Formats: sequence, C-alpha cells, structure tokens
Amino acid sequence: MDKNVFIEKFTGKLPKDIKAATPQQLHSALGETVMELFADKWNESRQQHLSKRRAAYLSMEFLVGRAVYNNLLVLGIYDDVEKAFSELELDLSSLEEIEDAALGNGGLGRLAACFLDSAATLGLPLDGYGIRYKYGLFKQSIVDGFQREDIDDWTRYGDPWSVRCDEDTVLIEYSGQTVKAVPYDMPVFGFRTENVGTLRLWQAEPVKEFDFDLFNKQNYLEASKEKIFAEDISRVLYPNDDTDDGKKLRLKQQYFFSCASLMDIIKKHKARYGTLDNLADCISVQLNDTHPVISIPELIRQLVDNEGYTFEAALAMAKKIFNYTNHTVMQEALEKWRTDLVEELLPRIYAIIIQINEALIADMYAAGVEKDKINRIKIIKKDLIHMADMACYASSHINGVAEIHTQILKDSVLADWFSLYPERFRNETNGITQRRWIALCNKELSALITELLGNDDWINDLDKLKELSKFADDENVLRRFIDIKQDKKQQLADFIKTHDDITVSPDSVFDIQIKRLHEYKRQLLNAFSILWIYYGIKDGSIQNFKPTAFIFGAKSAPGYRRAKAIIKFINEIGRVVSSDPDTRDLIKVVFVQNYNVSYAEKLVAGTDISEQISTAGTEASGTGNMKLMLNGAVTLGTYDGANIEIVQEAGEENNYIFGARVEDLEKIVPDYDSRKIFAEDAMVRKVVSSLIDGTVSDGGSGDFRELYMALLDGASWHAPDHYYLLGDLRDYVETKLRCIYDYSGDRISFAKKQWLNMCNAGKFSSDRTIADYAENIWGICR
Ligand code: 26Q
Repeated sequence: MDKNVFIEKFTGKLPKDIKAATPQQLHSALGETVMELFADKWNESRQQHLSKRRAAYLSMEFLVGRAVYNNLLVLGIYDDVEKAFSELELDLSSLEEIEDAALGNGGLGRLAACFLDSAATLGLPLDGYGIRYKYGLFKQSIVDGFQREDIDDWTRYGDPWSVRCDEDTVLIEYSGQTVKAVPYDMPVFGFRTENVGTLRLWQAEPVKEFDFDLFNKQNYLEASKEKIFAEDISRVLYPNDDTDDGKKLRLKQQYFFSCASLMDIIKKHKARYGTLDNLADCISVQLNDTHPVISIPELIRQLVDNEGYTFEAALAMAKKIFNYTNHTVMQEALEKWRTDLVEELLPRIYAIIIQINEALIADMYAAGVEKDKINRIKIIKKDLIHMADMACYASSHINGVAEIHTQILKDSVLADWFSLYPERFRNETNGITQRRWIALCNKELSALITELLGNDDWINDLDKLKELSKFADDENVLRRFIDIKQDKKQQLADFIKTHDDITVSPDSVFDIQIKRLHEYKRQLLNAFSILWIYYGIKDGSIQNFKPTAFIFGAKSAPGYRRAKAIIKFINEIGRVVSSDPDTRDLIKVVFVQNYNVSYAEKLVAGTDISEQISTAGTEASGTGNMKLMLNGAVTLGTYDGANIEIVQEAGEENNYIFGARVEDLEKIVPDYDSRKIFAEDAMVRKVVSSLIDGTVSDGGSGDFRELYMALLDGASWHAPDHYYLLGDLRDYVETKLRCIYDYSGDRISFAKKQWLNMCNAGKFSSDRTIADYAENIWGICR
C-alpha cells in the first residue's frame, strides 16, 4: 500500500479540523478508504469463487467482533496505518470505542467467523450467508450484582465494512406476507493472499415502505405496518444459546435467510451454467447446526416449483449438496418445530417436509430397518418436526466438533443414524484463527515467537510453534515470556479499571473463566471453590495462599433464571471476600461487564489459568479453551470437549485435570446422591449452605434457594445436581490449589508449563479444521 495514497484518500473523508474528528468519524473514513483500496481485489475473488466448485457456510450467527484492527492486520497495513495516524497526530487506539458486530451468541457464531478467516487465508472458495440483525447480542451491565440488558444498536454510527447490494435483492414469501431480503456484503480478508471471501448478510425490508392511502385516511399506524412487520424479521438476534423455544419469529428468520441464500446460489449458478443439472457438482452447503436446516425443503421447493425437477431428483440433489454440523449434545437444543406452525406460515414447505418424511420411511422399509427404529428417526413425530433428523437424512456428511463429542453423537444423540449411515459421520475438531487470537491480541508474545523462529511464517502455519518447545528449559526465554504475560496482565488490569471501575492487582494469579453462563459450564462450581478457599483461609486450613484474581466474563440468556442467579451469587461472593480484611488482599473476584469478542481479546492474553470445568460429556468442544492455551495459559479442566485433545497435545503434566470422566459418570449417575456428599463432607456442606444461610443475598428473590434445592432435591425436570457439582467439588478445589501453589512456588516451572501449552496449540488452528472440511467434506480447493 502506498502510504501517501492512503493518507490522501483518508484525510479527504475527514472533517476539515482533523484533530476534532470523533472516533466514529475516523472509523468511517478509515473503513471507506480500505474498502475502496481493496475493492478490485475483492471483485476478482468473487469471480474466482464462482468459477470453480465452492462452498457456502449457512449460519444464523457470525460473531465477527470488531473489524477494523483485524482487517488492518490481515491486510498487512496495520503498522503503516498506525504511522499515518500518528503523522496526522491521531491515535489509532481511539477506535477501541468502535462497537463489535455481535451477530452471534457464543461459540457457534464465533466458530463461523474463525472459519471464514481461515478459508480466506487458505485461498479457498468459501462464503458465508447469514442475517444482518439490526440489534446484535444485548449489551450487559452489572448493577448491584445483577445482569441488566440493553439493546445493541451496532450500526448506529454506520457500518463502513459492509456494502449494500440492491441488485441482488430477492423476495421471500410467507403465507400472507412477502418481504424483501437485501444483501449486505462484508469482505473477509485473508492473511498474505489475494483471496477475499464474502460474508453475505440479509436484511429484511418491506416491499412497500409506506401506504400513502392509509396515511391520507389518517390511519397512521396501519400506514407503517408492513414496514414494521417486515423489519421485525431481521430486527434482533435471539439471545438463547441453547434452548429451543419454538418461537414463530425465529422460524421466520430461519426461512428468511435460508430461502434468500439458496435463491442467490441458484441465480448465480444458472447465470454461469444455464442449467441446474450440475448444481451438486459445483456447490456444497454447510448447515451450521439445525438453524438453517429448513434449507433442505426450501432447495427442493425451488428446484421443483421453479425449475421443473421431480421431487425425487430434487431430493437426490439435496442429499449431495448439504452437510450438517452438530454443536451440542443437549436435548433442549435440538430444534423441533410444531407442524401446525410450519403449515400455517410455510404451507408449501410443510408439504415438502411430509414428502421427505415419506421418502425416509420408504427408504427404511426398503432397507429392512425395524419399525421401532423408523419411528425414532422419522422427521415428523407426533406433531413435531425434528430438524436434526431431517438434517441427518438429507446430508452427505454429519460431523461433531471434537473427538469425544463425535463419539457421543455416534453412541447416543445420533446413534440410530450412525447405525444406518456410518460412512456419513466425521469428526472435525474445532479451531480458532491465530490471526485474531494471538497475532492481533498479543503483539508482544507474537513478536517473541517471530524473533525466536526467525520469521513469522507461523501466522500461516501454527504447527511451527512446536519448534519453540526447545526453549522450554531456557530460563532467559521463560523470563521474557513471564515479562510479557505480566505486561498483558497489567494491560488487562488497566482496562478492567477503566471499563468496570474494579481494581485488580496484576501481581496476583489471573484465574479466568470466560464463556456463556450456563449450568453445564459450571460457573457455580468455580464460585463454590472460591468460597471454599475463603473459608479455608479463615479457618487456617489454607495457608500461604498466593493472591489470586478470579475473573469471570459471561452473559446469561435474559430469561434464564438460574444463570442470572449465578451471576448475582458470584458478585455476592466478591463482596464478601473483599469486605473481609483477612482475605481482601488475597482473593479478588471480578465479574466483567459486557463480555464480548473485543473484551475476550484482552482477557485471553492476560490469563494464567484457564477454567474449562464443564461436566464431562456436556461441552461439545469449547474454543475459548484453545484461545487461552495459545496465549500461554494452563488449563484447569475436566475431561470434556476439546480439553481432552488439548492435554493430549500439551501433556497432562502441563495442565490440571480433575473430576469424573464420561465413563465414570455412566457408572455414578444411576445412584448418585448429592445429599450424601453434602452430609458427609463438612466443607462441601458449608460452601453449598452459603446459598441459604444468610452469607449472601439474592435481593429477596428466592433465586439462591432455588439453586440450592436444584442441587439437593432436584426439580420437576431434572434429578438433584444433574451437572455433578458436589461430586466434583473437592477434587476441583484440590487441583485448583495445587495449580495456584505451583505458580507461587516456582514461577519458572509454571511458566514452562504455560510455554509448552502455547507451543503445542498448533492443532487448534482453524486453518487445520478448514483444510479438513475443504478436502473431506466440501471437495473444494484453492
Ligand atoms: C436454538 C433454538 C432457539 C433459540 C436459540 C437456539 C440456539 C442458539 C445458539 C441453540 C444453540 C446455539 C449455539 C450453540 C453453541 O454455541 N454451541 C457451541 O458450539 C461451539 C462451536 O462448535 C462449541 O465449541 C461449544 O462447545 C458449543 O457449546
């Protein structure tokens, strides 16, 4: 990039008094400048992608975060732009005020964003399709220890990284309503490549903006009704990241982007080939969980109703084109739609689903499958449409997201399907992009890596980090690593101070748990362990405890009562330990507000201990665990999800594993009695009793009592302590204490463990994951 050309273009977009420009003005000018400079490159890539077999990633969520810094980095112009800014006496860091595009809830959405980054970098023809929500994931604040939610109006100051493409607008029809789907395209720049991917996000708009007749008749509300109802469809991201609430608007959203994306794919294909006969040779579509699975009957509808194919031919094509990724083992998350709802909203789709279901049953009879099994796997059961069963029937490949997760799919969640079509099942262990998750967020550690390796090729090939294992006993290198970690902890502490007005000492151990708030992720277990340590310090059973900051970042679904109670509980514990002079200098509890991608970038770099403590068999993979590992943290975790592969790579001796494993739980669960542990273990009893004995306050809501009862008596929908907190608690605390004492006992040995985790994170690059999808699922190449 020519710096002078850049400066001229950039300043031309700024107000006269450049120094008075707001961060938002700077951001818009910078974004527009970059978009103009790279427009040709993007266009060439678009054409390229259409010229060969390609893949489309359909996802209801793309948690891309803040675009500006990442784009500068991957385009290789970060340093130049930083210089240009300072020559103009501007500060690039002022753009930290720019909002994240939080168009996703958590892991599934962030994975989609990492995948696009990796595919672009690998030069692969992969593009994303999703929804351009007006409001992303709610903004969270903590008031008096409780979570508060606010809307996230992320485009309020514009969105310079998107291009509206009116010419590709399509019409979406529901019964009784037709709306426009207008695409906004975001470029996905690859690192050190000419290739640019496209993330196409659809926005819902009315066919008719305003009814002037009605307005003239003074019927003002009615005059705008069509617009409001249309815009409702892409107005807001559902903040649940697990439970299937079966809401009609969500079904409308799913159909909206599935239909629009397939029309787009078909239109482009026809324009190029003049026929759809070879569609399956030219495109592969990845369904990110069940959310876009309505695409299956929709593709068939378009082929049959618009293009004259028979149902059988269309179904055969669908089976070749689609692939399905499952991201969760929990039954509550497997989407089911009521037949009457689908029939009312999308009668033609409903009719096609019935035909698919009939084809499935016929196939099964023909193959001699027993009736019970057919009844279990058919798509329509009672009055519900089971989206996962439709996905399994009509996909070429079905995959889980970590070894253990795929095994659980085969053994239980999708066991019937595995017995029918074993060849369809694959494991694709998740990954993360090292561009955002170290090169960008930890420039200091990246510089050290580059220096030691002699070049920065590792940014395209993360396995290169393995070569750094040879420095694991080099005290000089470890000291430099420790200094960098200290630096990142200081930066994090400074940010927490400005952002949350909480003081945390960078000289303490940073023990961090960041992820959505969910019972199965067991933030409550972490909270109990802190109380345990608190009581242990008080009664003298824990001595010489090294000052530790327990840092949490998590959003709860707004309607998830228990998760919200856990947030309040954590904050209450924080209050107790810091108002006690015996512990205030030893234990600090921090619950950061509005945990998001940008906050995560700071947290992952400043972590010493990575908390990955889900009940064995519940976390499909986890990807935060990989980000923290890559930045040199040890994992304190269970044998669950990708943790297992992490310790396989980095060594059990360099991590802290505790708790029951899946195979243990299988034996324990049938006669598990949390009351027994509670009765026999005085410390467990003391800690758990804090929920009801007046130690902490839930503000009179009774929510803490409800948590207590769920652990000891269960609830109408589950057995007592169904995530096995009491069973794992003692082992967890002992392991955690060992970890903290290891840190304080011998910082160098502990740094060695941290270093070796970083060195062995290569497997968890999403470049590896995407290369595998490309070769084994999509059949695409650069
Ligand atoms: C379903 C119905 C109604 C409303 C919302 C939903 C819904 C929304 C989001 C269901 C699930 C999700 C997201 C799930 C998710 O993020 N799963 C995570 O996926 C990661 C990437 O594979 C894994 O690493 C995590 O282990 C898994 O929890």
